[in-house]
Amino acid sequence: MSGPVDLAPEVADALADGRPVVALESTIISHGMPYPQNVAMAVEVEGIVRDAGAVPATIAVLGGRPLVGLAHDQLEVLASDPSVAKASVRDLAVLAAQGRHGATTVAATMRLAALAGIRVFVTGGLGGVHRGAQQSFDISADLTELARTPVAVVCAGVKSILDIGLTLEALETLGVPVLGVGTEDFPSFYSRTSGFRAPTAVESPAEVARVMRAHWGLGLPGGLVVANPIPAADEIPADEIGAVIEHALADLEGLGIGGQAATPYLLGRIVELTDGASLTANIALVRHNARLGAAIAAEDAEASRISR
Ligand code: PSU
Ligand code: MN
Repeated sequence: MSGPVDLAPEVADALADGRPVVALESTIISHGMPYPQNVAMAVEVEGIVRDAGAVPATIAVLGGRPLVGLAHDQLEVLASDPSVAKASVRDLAVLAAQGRHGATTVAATMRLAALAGIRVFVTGGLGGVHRGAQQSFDISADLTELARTPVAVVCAGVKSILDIGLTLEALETLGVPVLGVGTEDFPSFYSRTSGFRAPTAVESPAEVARVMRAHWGLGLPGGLVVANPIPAADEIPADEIGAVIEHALADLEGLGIGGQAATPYLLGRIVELTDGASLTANIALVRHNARLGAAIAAEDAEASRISR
């Protein structure tokens, strides 16, 4: 194929027919969870999307080619090959030119999804404004991309490894709608609340699809944050996980780790410090997001069909 991205045949067919497609990221596989839980999660989440009536399209760069829709052996490479780089938007051209493998962040996945014509993307947690960004300038390119690339990102909010208040302020400045699904609170990944309100509460996948379509119908650029709180049964209370996150942040500072390595270090350290309990919660919320994302993609596809 000769376009900027290579579509798996199943994904290309679904898009051509106007059937629902859900994009999935790969940094969460390569740099967000340990092996082999990461590949098991990736396969399971694709199955959940499929069972909900949508076609999953996991996105990554392999051998320099941006791929939309992966085979099982490609997921296995992403999950286990230590040469897989973390790929944000700034890395895409370098990986392409050098023919290397990259696991795409939310930002890079959004961009490749948009190039493929996919409008709904499911992940776990979004990047954002890091604590101490006043000094470090560490603000995830996920926010920049949300300002300019038309994809709805279904997530469980943001972890309090970030400054959640500043992240919400930045999203407002960038003109990005932030929708809490079935909640007035903005969720904080492991916990259903964060101490901050969701700017807008919505009740259903159909309502999310209506907001997406209205946003793009107005010619507004950029994406939307669809914040889906972790199910109550899987939640880790904010005070419990808060102490762990403080511990992980202190270790990060002690080791002098910064830049691109900061988020993967913190994610791995939190799994260690909770003896895997955080990983169980992480997988549970991704499953929950996959169901919601598939339902939103179905509503959006149906509305597109009616309006044709
Ligand atoms: N937050 C999480 N889990 C993740 C990530 C963030 O709770 O897996 C990953 C996502 O791929 C996100 C990236 O796009 O980290 C952000 O990295 P950075 O802060 O370097 O932009
Ligand atoms: Mn950063």
